[in-house]
Amino acid sequence: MSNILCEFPYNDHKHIALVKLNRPKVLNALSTDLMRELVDKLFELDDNPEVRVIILTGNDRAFAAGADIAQMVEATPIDQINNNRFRSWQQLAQITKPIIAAVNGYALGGGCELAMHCDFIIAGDSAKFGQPEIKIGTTPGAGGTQRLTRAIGKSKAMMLAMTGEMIEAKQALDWGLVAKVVPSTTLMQETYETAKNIANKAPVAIKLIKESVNKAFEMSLSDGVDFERRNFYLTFSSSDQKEGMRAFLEKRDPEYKGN
Ligand code: DAK
Repeated sequence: MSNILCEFPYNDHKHIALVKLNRPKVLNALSTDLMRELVDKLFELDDNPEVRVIILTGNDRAFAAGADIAQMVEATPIDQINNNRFRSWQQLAQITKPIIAAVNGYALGGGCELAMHCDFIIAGDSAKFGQPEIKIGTTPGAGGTQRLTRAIGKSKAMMLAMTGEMIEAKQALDWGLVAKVVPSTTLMQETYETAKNIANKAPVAIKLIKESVNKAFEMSLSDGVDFERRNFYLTFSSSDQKEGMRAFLEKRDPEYKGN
């Protein structure tokens, strides 16, 4: 059975791909194989000119309950270095198209970290987020202490990582970890509506927004603003910028070509 499923389920929108984590018996525990398959699939979609937005999801019970504990329990540090597990995680950052995490159920440890690697999170009201590694004698290892701290601030990140407690979707929304909470039963439909909205925009400008927002975590404000301005200028070499502005002035819907 494949650890990753990929579908194009939205007949009215061919530009949206749905990627599902598929190890339901172990709450989508993120094995090394699953992570490799996930990254391979995301690269394939990133290279597919038809695809404009990717939705990443799990199932009703779990987005993912973390890295596969059974696979890690007896590992030595050298095993961890030699199996190159970290490479898959680093490669996630190379995807240029928008990825929306649609989260129902548990997003814990590596599952929470994976959701935070996505560009934003839409949560069903059943979602639970946390960094419970401390409960099994270790620490977050795929960016949890860094991305969670940037998302919700030091005090709350410290509390979550030190206690291993989970927070509910509503709390995650109030703390700024997720962009939106919707009823769990309508999560996929609501995420699709947001994906469709983005897929109808100029694809190159969307990529440049992703790049610029992500730079906010790496650069000083003045360097970041400079980077953003250069991306803004760059859009003026696209046919889509001309089309978008002309369509506005001509009071019609734009038709973007992605160039
Ligand atoms: N790994 C392996 N199996 C897991 C799992 C996990 N993370 N989480 C759940 N399972 C399995 C359970 O063992 C159980 O299997 P069976 O007994 O049925 O064979 C099945 O899924 C159902 O789970 P439960 O029976 O426990 O279900 P409950 O509803 O009672 O509890 C739970 C749900 C989510 C509260 C509980 O399963 C749980 O606490 N799971 C572990 C959560 C956790 O500790 N997560 C953090 C793992 S450490 C790195 C990259 C990534 C990471 C680190 C470094 N590098 C690249 C350097 C990430 C580390 C982690 O995520």
